[in-house]
Amino acid sequence: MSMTTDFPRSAELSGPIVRPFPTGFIWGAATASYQIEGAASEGGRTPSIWDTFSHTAGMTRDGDTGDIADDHYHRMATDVALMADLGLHSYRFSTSWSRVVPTGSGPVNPVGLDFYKRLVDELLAHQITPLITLYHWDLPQVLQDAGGWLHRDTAARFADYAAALAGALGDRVPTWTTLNEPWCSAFLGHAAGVHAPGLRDNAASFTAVHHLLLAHGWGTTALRQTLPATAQVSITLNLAVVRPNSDSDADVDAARAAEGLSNRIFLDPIFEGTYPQDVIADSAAITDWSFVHQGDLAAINVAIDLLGVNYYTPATVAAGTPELRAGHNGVWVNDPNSVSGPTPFPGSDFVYSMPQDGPYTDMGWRIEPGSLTELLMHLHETYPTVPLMITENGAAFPDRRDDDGRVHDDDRVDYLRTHIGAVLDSIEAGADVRGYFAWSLLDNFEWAWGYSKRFGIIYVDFQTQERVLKDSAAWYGEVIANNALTD
Ligand code: IFM
Repeated sequence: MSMTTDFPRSAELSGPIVRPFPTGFIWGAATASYQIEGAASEGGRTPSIWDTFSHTAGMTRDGDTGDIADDHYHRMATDVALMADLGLHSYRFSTSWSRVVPTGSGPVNPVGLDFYKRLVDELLAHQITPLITLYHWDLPQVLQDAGGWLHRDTAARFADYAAALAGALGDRVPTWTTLNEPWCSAFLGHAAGVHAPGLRDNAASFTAVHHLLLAHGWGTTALRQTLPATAQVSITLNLAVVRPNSDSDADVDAARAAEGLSNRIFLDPIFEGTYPQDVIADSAAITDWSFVHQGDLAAINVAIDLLGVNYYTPATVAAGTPELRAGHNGVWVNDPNSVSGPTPFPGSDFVYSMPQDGPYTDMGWRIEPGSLTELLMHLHETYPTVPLMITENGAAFPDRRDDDGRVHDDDRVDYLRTHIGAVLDSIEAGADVRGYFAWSLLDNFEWAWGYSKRFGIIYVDFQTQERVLKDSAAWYGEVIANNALTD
């Protein structure tokens, strides 16, 4: 296999240290199983909902699938060697439920489990601490066939799966995350229909929210019963910074509604054991919330040790006007260029995502690092005792290899530098942020966008599987080595 690892270090990429991070700050990079592993039908793995979705005509850009992805399943050891070259302290990856428990519930597949055992051992051999996410959107199809996240039993099966992995790897993995971005699973997957399982059913999306949260709660309890007392348990949310387009009452109310459906619908049950009253009121015509059983909110409101924060871009929203309605029929938040389609804000159909000024990433997402500081300060002020971890942050740009064979991704270096600076601003202002994970280690399968969007700090040639460290990787390696931003 071919790899380009002799990247330039030091003088040409950095100046003097100007902004040190606290001692012990964790520097990492993140990936997810379906986005990088490939080997879709090897080692006893059964299809997940993303196999089904990506193999359905018209669901992903160019019909791309994760069948091969980065072929990480076969290249795991060399990928870990690249992580070690970068000096990563920690690697956040997700486990594939379909690989570990191919029947969704019941016996563990020793071959599937062995892949993650070998990955964990390889990481530890390179002094890289593993951080496991148990669910990054790839539900076994067999569980979807039984009702998926609309079926309460899926949450119980998740707890079993969590316990099985914790039993096998708990002695070597100190930090565990139940779910990654349940907002996407629930609303993009069940209301907007642009993620697996591709439903466009507003009522279903609220049921999915609750069962995902129940999975988090029951999963956390199962992890606590299995893991050593020192283990940390967390959830990762993609939290939004939502601004009103004007100070009109209607726009301010649109921002309230969008923020409720992005943030508080998850944060309130996790930290306070309640669903937000305004969100319940907004959704009254869609659902009566009867899927919430007695005791559920207490189960969800179980203590966690860390809150994982995934952050990319802010949003501006307006209340629907006749003119907006004529031009759009529900627009995704965070995507000012989006075409019409069902909204991922069910019950808040008057909320319209407004175009924002650039600069933009290749996703069309506005680049505004200060909004990350704003979010972290808000979390710190609202939940002062909860440590925070940036479990994803990064940017897609249309990278290409230059004549020298390298990838000079200055735009990504800028994005990372300013966002890492924004994290440091929040730490200096008192926020307890424990670490930062770049999204992503490798270019990979960007869901409905297929391979057309490159988020990696390591370039992947999807034809040959060659890995090339981008300039951003070299720059990030220096930040890690210095535990500081340089001038
Ligand atoms: O690629 C995704 C990841 O799987 C979840 N968070 C956002 C990333 C970029 O869209």
